[in-house]
Amino acid sequence: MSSEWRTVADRVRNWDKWGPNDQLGTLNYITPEKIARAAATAKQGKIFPLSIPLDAYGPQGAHGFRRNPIHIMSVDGGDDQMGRHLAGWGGPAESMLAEWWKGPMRFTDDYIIMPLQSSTQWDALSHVYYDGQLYNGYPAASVTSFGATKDSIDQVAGKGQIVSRAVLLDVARHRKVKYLAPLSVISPEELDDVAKAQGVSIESGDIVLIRTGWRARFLETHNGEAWLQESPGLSWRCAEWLHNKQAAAVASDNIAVEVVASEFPDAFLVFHMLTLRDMGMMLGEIWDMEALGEDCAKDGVYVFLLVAQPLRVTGGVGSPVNPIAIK
Ligand code: UVW
Repeated sequence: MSSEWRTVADRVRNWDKWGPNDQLGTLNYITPEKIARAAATAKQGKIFPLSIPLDAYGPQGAHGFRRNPIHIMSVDGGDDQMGRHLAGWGGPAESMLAEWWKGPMRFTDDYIIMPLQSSTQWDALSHVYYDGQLYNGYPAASVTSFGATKDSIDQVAGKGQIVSRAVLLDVARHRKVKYLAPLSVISPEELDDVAKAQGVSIESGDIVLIRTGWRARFLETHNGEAWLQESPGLSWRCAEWLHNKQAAAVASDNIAVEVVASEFPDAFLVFHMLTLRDMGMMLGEIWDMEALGEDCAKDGVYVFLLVAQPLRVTGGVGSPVNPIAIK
């Protein structure tokens, strides 16, 4: 039982499938023809942003790895009289401000400080490794303290690759619940049932969105610790299901896409290992699918265009994203 996932890992491993230098993995399934066909699914002009707010009130609890984003104003409306107060103070700011502030124009500026994994995000292929190797056999040590030199998020972001047909599988609605029960496991058989009930099929190059309702759960409790540690999600077995469908990527509204419970006595987050490291499939996490799910239930349309470009963070092992679903 404990080595079963390694047997599956051997079956789903896509290393060298797109050449020895590949760093895009299953995004290679998104061809120009696929993007053109995906664009044709946007028929109604309805737009759904799928990110949660970037602020201090996100779901990161006190576990220590990650904090919610910190937003700091560096120039604000209270600086209206700054030019006057700096007069005679000296330094380069005084002369610059005297010029810039001489008329009525004023500006405001801000910073955001955040772990790249703390909000709506993409995991890059360099986010997870085991046995010392990343996707396509690159050594884990190629993720250096200067950043990932292989499988980094800018490999993807620089190529404009995350635009495709997407399918929402609304598991919570299928089970007729607001959100799945804590640590509830979604099997590949259930994904087939949901797709059948919704009248959709997964095609090569699709991005699969899984709704557990866990976003609604967080908004009800605002308990980040429980939200993370009790997260329901996909079984490790869904990795092979996605492999067989030739999905380009998978995203969910929970912390890890997969259930946060060990399905093996000797390995944790096995779905992460199989998708990111073996298949080369990126994971989208903490996406807000509430409004989209409601609309899909209303109009019966679960297929749409998805535009979800990561930021070009040089050497990043992930990136915040504001995915847009367009019907
Ligand atoms: C881990 O917690 C390792 O990853 P993720 O942010 O992808 O859930």
